[in-house]
Amino acid sequence: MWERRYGFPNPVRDDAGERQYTLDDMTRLRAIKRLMDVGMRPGKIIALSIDELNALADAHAPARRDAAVPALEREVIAMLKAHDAAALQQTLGQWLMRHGLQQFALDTLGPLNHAIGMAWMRGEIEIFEEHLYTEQVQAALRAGIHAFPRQAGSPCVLLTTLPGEQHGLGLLMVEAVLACEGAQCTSLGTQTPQDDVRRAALAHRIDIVALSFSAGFPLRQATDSLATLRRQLPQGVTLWAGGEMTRRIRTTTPGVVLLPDLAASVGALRSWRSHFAASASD
Ligand code: B12
Repeated sequence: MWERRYGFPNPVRDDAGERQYTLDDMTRLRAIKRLMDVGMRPGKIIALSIDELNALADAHAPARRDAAVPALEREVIAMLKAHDAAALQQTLGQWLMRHGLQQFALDTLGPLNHAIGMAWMRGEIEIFEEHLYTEQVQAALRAGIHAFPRQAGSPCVLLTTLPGEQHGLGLLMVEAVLACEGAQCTSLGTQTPQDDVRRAALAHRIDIVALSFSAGFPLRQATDSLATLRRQLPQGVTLWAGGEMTRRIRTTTPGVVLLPDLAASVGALRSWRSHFAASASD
């Protein structure tokens, strides 16, 4: 269909008449797919050269907000491309031990995730390498979180994402930050049906339900789900929403706390404690 409509790609045919695409075609098609994944229309970009497509990918990336750690990013990307999982595990583990679990989640992983996302956007790393990155970071965070003996902390926080959201690193990063503040976190992993979030919150006597929405999650679907969940959850249960997508929410729903920045979760936790301490003493 693109051949007919845009004259690209324009494959040659083999003896059996099968289309044969050059490596340049593949690189350009992958770059076009990555830009379509972030919402661009093929008609607008199909005639662009690979350099123009990559420039668009760079221009599309949100500007860095925090001090990058380029050295570690370059090292991690090199290990991913070398498929050296053992070295990656060691590097992430050492960095976590050197800087501590909370700083690792707050200061190191945000820029590192961003760099991995951009390397994928530019076609520098494959999807399977992105998966390896995710698994290794998850393993490091879990090891850090479970280094703390499980304590009956408070508040009790339920962590999950809604169906359609596969990104689970945000949940683990929040758990890492809150575990260091003495909260008791229960994670259901990703993609829990909305009504099951409500039932889990009741079953686990949860104080705070914390949901994660990455940049690509449909805005309207998120705001509708948050409004419905707010109505369904008991008034005493606080509802947090975080992740890059929440930066785009303009109309806040009463009773839904928007936390696009991970660091804001510490402040939100402290205000929850002071609020409930006050109401407990009433
Ligand atoms: C690892 C990863 C994946 C892995 C996830 C594996 C897993 N099990 O988690 C896989 C390979 C599955 C994946 C798939 C896809 N991904 Co992806 N992914 C990433 C990556 C590289 C890193 C980590 C991540 O999960 N980030 C998401 C969260 C953790 O980060 P965040 O939204 O910025 O949230 C920050 C804060 O808000 C806070 N936070 C997050 N949640 C919460 C919750 C609370 C309560 C609080 C207080 C704070 C908080 O912590 C974060 C760090 O500071 C990001 C790059 C990046 N910049 O983050 C791309 C990225 C999110 N993915 C992207 C895309 C496009 C996709 C795919 C559509 C690609 C495809 N076609 O297959 C699919 C979609 C899958 C789906 N339906 O969810 C894009 C989204 C861009 C956009 N505007 O749409 C990104 C930004 C990459 C890029 N640069 O373009 N991805």
